[in-house]
Amino acid sequence: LPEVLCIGETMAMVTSTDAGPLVTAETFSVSPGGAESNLAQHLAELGVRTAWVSALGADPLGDRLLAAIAASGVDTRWVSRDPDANTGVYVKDPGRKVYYYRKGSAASRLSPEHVAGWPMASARWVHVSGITPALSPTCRALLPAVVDAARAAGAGVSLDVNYRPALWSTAEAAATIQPLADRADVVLVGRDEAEVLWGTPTAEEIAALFPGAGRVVVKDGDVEAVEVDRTSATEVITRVPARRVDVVESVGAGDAFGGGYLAALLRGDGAEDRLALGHSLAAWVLGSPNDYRSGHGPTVRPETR
Ligand code: KDG
Repeated sequence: LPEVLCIGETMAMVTSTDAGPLVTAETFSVSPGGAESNLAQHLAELGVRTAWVSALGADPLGDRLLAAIAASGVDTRWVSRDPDANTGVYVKDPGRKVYYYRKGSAASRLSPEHVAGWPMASARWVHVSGITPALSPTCRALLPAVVDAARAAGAGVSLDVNYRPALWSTAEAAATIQPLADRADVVLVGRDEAEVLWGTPTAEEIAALFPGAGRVVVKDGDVEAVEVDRTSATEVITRVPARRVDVVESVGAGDAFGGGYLAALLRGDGAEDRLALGHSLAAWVLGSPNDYRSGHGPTVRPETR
């Protein structure tokens, strides 16, 4: 059974293979686009038994995404197929914008009733993101139910804030995500997105938004990552500078960071190694035009620069 469950929508990500603009590009690729399944694929490659839990349409795009994610070693047994809805689609205009075609998608129809069918009781850790509550009212109700079930099972919970401005307003996202994140054991958040959502510019102020969370990890792009850890009697703040990398495309780097960080946490690494493994995986994905990049292998080292 999987140790880690990553729960959330994955879409068919369509992007031009020659990095040309959408209006004129002639060749396109289709691959999985989903923050939680990206993270699941990194965890699986790092040797963590991981399931991606979601819903897809009973359509060929759904077949394709399922096969691709399973090929990364991720357990997909708990991905349901909805005969009455499509797999969501996401079109990336490289360097410009993303376009979502996901309203009414199979994953947007997930609801708290689905949780009973998922292997929560045996899970050690559950990962979710702030994208899910933006998808529909039933998805908004899903995350509190997932956190309740994880708590009942004694599993840890991580939440990546993942603010997606195309899905909802800043005010709505800020008010919805904050109390959810406050219930997590690990909050992963970009410094820039926290500043947009809550007006908090520093890691210490960001961590103070989630007093109930054991660890808050603030990712500050090419500067550093900071972990504020309150799981022991005294708060411990650890900062590790980001590695120098030539950035090809940044989408998916946060998911990679999260995968590296969580894998290190689950195997008992210390704070510096947790952040450094996050940086290593983020650097790997920053060097690729895709949201997910395989091939870092299970033994990638948590190097600092
Ligand atoms: O983190 C990368 C994701 O944003 C991308 O893969 C698509 O999940 C996605 C979303 O909802 O934007």
